[in-house]
Amino acid sequence: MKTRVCIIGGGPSGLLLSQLLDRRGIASVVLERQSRDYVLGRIRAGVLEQGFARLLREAGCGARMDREGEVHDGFTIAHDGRLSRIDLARHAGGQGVVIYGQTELTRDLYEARDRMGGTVIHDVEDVQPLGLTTPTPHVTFRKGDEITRIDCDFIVGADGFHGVSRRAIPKDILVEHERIYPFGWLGVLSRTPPVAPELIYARHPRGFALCSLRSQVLSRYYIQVPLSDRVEDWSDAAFWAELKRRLPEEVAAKLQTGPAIEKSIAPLRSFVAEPMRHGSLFLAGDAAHIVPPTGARGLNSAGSDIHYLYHALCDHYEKADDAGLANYSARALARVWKAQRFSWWMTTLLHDFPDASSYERRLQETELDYLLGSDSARAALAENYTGLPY
Ligand code: RFL
Ligand code: PHB
Repeated sequence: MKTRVCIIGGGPSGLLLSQLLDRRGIASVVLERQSRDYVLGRIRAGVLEQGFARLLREAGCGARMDREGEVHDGFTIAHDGRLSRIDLARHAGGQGVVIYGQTELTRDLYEARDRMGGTVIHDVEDVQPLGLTTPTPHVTFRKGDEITRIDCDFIVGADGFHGVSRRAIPKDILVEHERIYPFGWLGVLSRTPPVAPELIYARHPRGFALCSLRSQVLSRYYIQVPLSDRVEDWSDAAFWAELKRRLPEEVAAKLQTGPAIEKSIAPLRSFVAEPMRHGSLFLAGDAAHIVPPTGARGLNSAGSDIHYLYHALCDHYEKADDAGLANYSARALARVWKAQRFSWWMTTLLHDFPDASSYERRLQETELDYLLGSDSARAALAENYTGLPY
């Protein structure tokens, strides 16, 4: 097989890039290890910044998001039994965020690839990006008993944190930065009306909790749990009881509970691999960087990578201008690190750190006190939460 851009990974990053490129007449092939149903069964992000929403519209995939997604102009921080609203629209130049599930936008992207006759090959194994610093970059993969080679100009590693692409960069070139947090998030999706119209991030001595939603009939809740907990240990009843304990009484009283449609534990991690380019290979999204979900930055950071890479590839093919490709890693990383800083800050502000000293606990309380008492600190939060410009 032959194509211009071979994309490893059929998650939101890979699908979005292939869809954007196709609209400019640039051919690509997407290789995905899992089946489509498996990819669409994963429950992940729910908050999109306006930049990501614009990119989806540019890809011709924004219609359902614009119809069914909700624009939120603020969210609430709950602490010490009180509720403080962060007015995103007021602080961030009228910009809110869009509530639209990653599952839904991935479905929209798959449908758009189908409509345009895009090539997405599922259930591939042993994917190998090869010849990265030679004139003949190529990818080999196995499907069943058959081994296929795809010759291409560029390879994009959009295969998530556990993918193969990052590992194809030699160890003496790739630098990895990592922070592992001593807790995870236990998440529950339930077919119940959300407890409040906007998101509530709750700080509590028993641990962090988040009330989120996918729609007015579908809620998503999370609680901080120790890394040693297993999802089987948490009955639905135990989850709802623990969530209620961590919310102010007036909120807990309104919580409608129901059976969990999905329940899973995600460990919290900060991770950046740099550079994001090696020869013909370009990393994008979770393949290069991970954030703890507290600031809702993960998918949005993947979106800014795709924006830079898409424009760089267009400049290469349409104008023979390679400046965007040469600068891709540096430009993407500059924004990625700001998302890292913000996600680390918001995680540190709102979680219970089991080993924190009394000094660290008092500092954490003071940070929250300062944030809620300062208009400029709230504005900085809103600016980062709604997405820095790209
Ligand atoms: P993905 O989604 O992991 O997709 C990578 C795809 O590559 C495939 N793959 C391979 N394919 C071929 N060969 C191989 N060897 C392969 N290895 C892997 C995988 O099967 C997969 O389909 O990465 P991508 O596309 O970069 O997208 C990133 C986002 O998924 C991620 O950043 C977000 O979900 C993070 N995130 C959130 N981000 C936000 O912006 N806002 C949020 O509100 C938000 N909430 C969350 C989140 C992530 C969470 N979890 C579970 C980690 C909430 C949670 C709980
Ligand atoms: C979600 O709805 O899944 C969600 C929302 C906000 C976050 C993280 C996850 O910060």
